[in-house]
Amino acid sequence: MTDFFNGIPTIKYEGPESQNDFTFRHYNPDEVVLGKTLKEHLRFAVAYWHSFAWEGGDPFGGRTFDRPWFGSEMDLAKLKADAAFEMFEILGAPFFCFHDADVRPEGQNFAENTRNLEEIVEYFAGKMEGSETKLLWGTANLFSHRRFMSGAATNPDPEVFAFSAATIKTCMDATYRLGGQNYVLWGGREGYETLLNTDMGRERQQAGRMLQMAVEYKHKIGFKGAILIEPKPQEPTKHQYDYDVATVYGFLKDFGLEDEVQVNIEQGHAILAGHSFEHELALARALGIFGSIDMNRNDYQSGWDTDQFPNNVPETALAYYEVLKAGGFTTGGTNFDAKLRRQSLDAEDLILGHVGAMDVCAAGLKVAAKMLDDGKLEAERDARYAGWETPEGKALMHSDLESIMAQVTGQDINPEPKSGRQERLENLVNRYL
Ligand code: XLS
Ligand code: NI
Ligand code: NI
Repeated sequence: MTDFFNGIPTIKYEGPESQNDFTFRHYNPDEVVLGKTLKEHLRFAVAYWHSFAWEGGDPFGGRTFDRPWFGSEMDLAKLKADAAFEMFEILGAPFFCFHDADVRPEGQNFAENTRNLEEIVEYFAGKMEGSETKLLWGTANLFSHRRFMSGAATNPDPEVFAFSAATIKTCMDATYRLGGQNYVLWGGREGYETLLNTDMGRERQQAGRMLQMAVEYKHKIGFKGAILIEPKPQEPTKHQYDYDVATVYGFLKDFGLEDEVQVNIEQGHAILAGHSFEHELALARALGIFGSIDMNRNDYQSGWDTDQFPNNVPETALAYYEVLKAGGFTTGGTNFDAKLRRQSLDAEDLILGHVGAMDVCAAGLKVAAKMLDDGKLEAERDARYAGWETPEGKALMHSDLESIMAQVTGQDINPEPKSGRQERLENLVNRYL
């Protein structure tokens, strides 16, 4: 036992009237909604990097946090793991997620990185035997170290591509060893700063081949989880290759991977791409590539990925409405890719950030379930497209321009516009809140 979370109780559900800060008001893991418990619906995961590796700070100043595990020795990495698993238990977190670099000391070379990772993975495996918390996904940090300054898969230097491919293998092995349910690839520095030194066509080919190799390796080792790409625009360059869901889908199609790879959609990344979160979720569902979510909140004025804990129920409700319409999560879940503000120094801040986020998501999911169950919203949408369900509407999709022209002329088709009823629908949604 560490003493990091001393005095903080295990968080229990006490209901909306509770005045106790260390309690859930809306997240009752056993509550059944639309035939599944909230625990099964939401599949919450703690992000190891933000909770245990993030040092505080902002673009103008470094570390503000003090943690007893900060440092680069293996013993400290194990102390960090001890504290992490204590927090998972306090929260009753069903899952966690990690990058290699969050959990193991950085070595002098690839071999040392691998040895360090394997040692800590065995340490995790031991802890997971006595814990309810499972691994939602693992991933490789192919962006923080200076060797990745020009990208990982898309690097002009083939040695960086090789180092990255080898690292992905070790991280997929770690994920598989720990029973991970997904493996994530987020593009980090896969983008370019200036076309003057960039061969975009070649870089795309490199990225496509890297992803194909990850998929090939997944099948080779019999990893049953999903491979997920996490789209992100803007940071650190305006031309990021995995800009948004639509861009990623085009990329997957190009490399024949649209049936192999799904997306992990992050709220803050959607906002940075100029979309709403629900837009990205709805598009992924429509394209058949919805996988998992990174739940956080972006500041709408700042213009960078602020990774705050979610605290807006109407927004989470619209997001979970899309998740429910996609049939809910299968291997995916709700990963809190969220970090404390730099002034939130205390252990209890870390706990309360998660408690609030879990409550907001649970409240949002319950609203979404009511919206879906009631059926009014879907009935309005169905009515709007009803013409397409008639024999004439269906036939149009298999017709051709000449026949359609003959039909329009012969029947003197002259459509009258109908209201889209947006305000009525917005009022309807507000009634469920
Ligand atoms: C960064 C990303 C990152 C991924 C995992 O903005 O959200 O944290 O989720 O590499
Ligand atoms: Ni993320
Ligand atoms: Ni992010």
